[in-house]
Amino acid sequence: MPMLDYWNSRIERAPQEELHEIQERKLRQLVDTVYRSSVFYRNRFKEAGVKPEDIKTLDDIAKLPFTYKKDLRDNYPTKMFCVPMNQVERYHVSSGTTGKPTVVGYTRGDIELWTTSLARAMTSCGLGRGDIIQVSYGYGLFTGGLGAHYGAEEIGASVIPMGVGNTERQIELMVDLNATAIACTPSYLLHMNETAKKMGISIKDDSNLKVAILGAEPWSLETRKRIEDTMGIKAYDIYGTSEMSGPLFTECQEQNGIHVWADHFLLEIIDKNGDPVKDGQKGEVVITTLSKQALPLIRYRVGDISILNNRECDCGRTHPRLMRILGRSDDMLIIRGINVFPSQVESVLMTIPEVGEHFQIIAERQGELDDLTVRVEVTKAAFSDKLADLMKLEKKIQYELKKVLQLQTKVELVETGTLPRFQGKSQKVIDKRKI
Ligand code: DLL
Repeated sequence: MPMLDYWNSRIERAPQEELHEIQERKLRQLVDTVYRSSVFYRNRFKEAGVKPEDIKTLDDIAKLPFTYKKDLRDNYPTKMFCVPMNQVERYHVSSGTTGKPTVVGYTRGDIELWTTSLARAMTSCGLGRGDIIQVSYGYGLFTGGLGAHYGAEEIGASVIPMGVGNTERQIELMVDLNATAIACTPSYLLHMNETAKKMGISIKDDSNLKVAILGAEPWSLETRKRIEDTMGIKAYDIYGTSEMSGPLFTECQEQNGIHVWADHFLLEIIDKNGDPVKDGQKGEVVITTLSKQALPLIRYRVGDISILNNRECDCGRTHPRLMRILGRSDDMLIIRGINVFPSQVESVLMTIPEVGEHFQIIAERQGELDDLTVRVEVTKAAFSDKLADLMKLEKKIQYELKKVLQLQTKVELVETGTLPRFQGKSQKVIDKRKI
């Protein structure tokens, strides 16, 4: 049994009845606030025929309409915000499904909530003052870097704000500064391990690393075992989405599910019809943010598939656990931690006149990292015998895709009629990765 340690012992171990009371009270307040402050929510509620006074108990949540990523796009950039703009202290941005990205805003209180959630989570992974945490998630519009950074500072750890890339330097600093923990995507950590070997360094023997906080993309228990065995560390799952704030929740030292802080977030797991699944069944994660101010979300369809476990954990925490993310309910791909919707690729390709109607998106794992290839048919008119013309077109497509996806893709040009045609639903995405 690992040593127990809590960031906020009272609330993390509060009886579940007390957590339910907090949720009920906060849900009523939330519904009231958004009804008054947001045209979007007021209209949605009206369409669904529900008024704030109809929400009395937690069960009444089923009366409230769902919110979707599409709503954030339709209300781009900030029309869903519920506070005056001068109270917004920070913006983060993530991929939308097509065209415009999703913009998330934070008040001072939202950043504090995010930081506290991660302070609880990092403490539950056994981290605290004296730890040296290398943050190798991207800093900037992506939420991983700054989120982990604030959480790590809050628990009194020392932070190495590394960001992504420059892998050899990452390894050098990890060793020289005695990093005890790293926060990054699981595939990047595997890549670091491979690179370290080439440099003649063993992360297991030559570094002080003992903990990794890994997420932002799906990874399996088998990958965890490989990471833990080859690097001699404990690897914890960390979860969140930009719409919720960013990374918020992790497993505790029991490594048996991700604790979701129930005093601030209300979780539901639903089936294809939008009804709650039976206890212990898998379904789509739906989240209601009970304390967020700038962009509160009501019954937000996250799109991730998981199982909810309400049993008290052996660590003593009473908050519900998500039992790993098992997949997506939509076709979103995650490549090197970046979310890619096939619809985004399509909308870019269709603006390029030389590109025909048919394309394929191929996701592959090269070594430990993912690559995305977009194979496109070129129109008859644009197809050329000259290699230089084709290379120019390839570069143009790559450039246009990068602008929208923020990801370097490989582009393969093929002649019209080369790609498979489908009678029914077309299969545009070929995912060759085994995660
Ligand atoms: O990926 C936030 C984050 C940063 C989480 C750092 C963890 C660590 P988005 O870019 O909005 O936010 O992507 C969110 O990534 O809906 C999941 O599909 C996927 N995802 C995130 N964490 C995990 C995980 C950040 N631990 C989307 N396991 C989510 C599986 C994950 N998928």
